[in-house]
Amino acid sequence: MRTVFISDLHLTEKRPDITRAFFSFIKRECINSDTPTSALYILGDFFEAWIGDDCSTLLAEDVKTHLESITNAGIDLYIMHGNRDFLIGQSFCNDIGAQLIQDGTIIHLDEKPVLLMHGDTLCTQDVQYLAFREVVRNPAWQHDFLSKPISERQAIAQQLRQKSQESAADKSEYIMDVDQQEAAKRLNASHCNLLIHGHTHRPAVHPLTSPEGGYRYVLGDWDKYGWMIVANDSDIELSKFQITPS
Ligand code: LP5
Ligand code: MN
Repeated sequence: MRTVFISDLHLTEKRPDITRAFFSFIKRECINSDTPTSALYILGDFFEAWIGDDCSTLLAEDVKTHLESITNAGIDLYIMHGNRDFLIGQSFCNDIGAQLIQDGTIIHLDEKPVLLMHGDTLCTQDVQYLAFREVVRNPAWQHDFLSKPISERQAIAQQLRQKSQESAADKSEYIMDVDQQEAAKRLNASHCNLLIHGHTHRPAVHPLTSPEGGYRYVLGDWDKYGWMIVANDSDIELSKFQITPS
């Protein structure tokens, strides 16, 4: 059996090639994989922007139907929030038979504990973002936001995207990358020596330099390539595949 991890697809009507690539990925890597797949973990930023489960779009419905085909095939489907889709709710997950998992969830692969994160909280130098995150992850704030009409939510999300792009232009690559010490700290605190995350769009396998060692596997965002991590009984591998443009 194998376990598959993906993140940062940023699904949007603007990139039908990525949506198509994801639907092919489901068949190839999940339902019809040579070695049967037992679970798929989506580690955040699956959608480019999610403003509430009640905002139904053709894309959302199409994606839900395809996600349901995964769980209907007996494959466990786990979804973690990213900074773009932290408003995915229980209703979305119930509809497709998926389980919402917390950032920082520990799973076991071949009986070894593995820490799963989106990755945004590891970027400790990005204090502006972390302050913003604090606000929008507050349940009362989310309740208030979700009570607004969909058109108003869309407008706010659009404004925020613009602000985020402007602010990213002023931030150094260093600020927006993972703080290695923080990664080592989180790994040690959870007694794991393997961390899997996305968010930074810098796919790589990093050995950690702390005395305890360990590895940080970083998934890439889907653009020209799709990225995945596949864990078999004895090994784990980060790989990419080409996405055919529209
Ligand atoms: O997303 P990305 O990769 O471009 O940048 C992220 C961080 N930015 C964000 C913001 C999102 O892009 C906004 C889109 C959300 C869409 C759906 C949300 C629906 C709910 C609406 C929620 C309000 O996450 C960016 C990081 C970068 O990753 C690298 O890690 O740097 O962080 C920022 O840009 C945050 C800024 O530094 C500060 C933002 C100031 C916003 C001020 C408004 C606050 C008031 C909120 C209430 C409306
Ligand atoms: Mn992200």
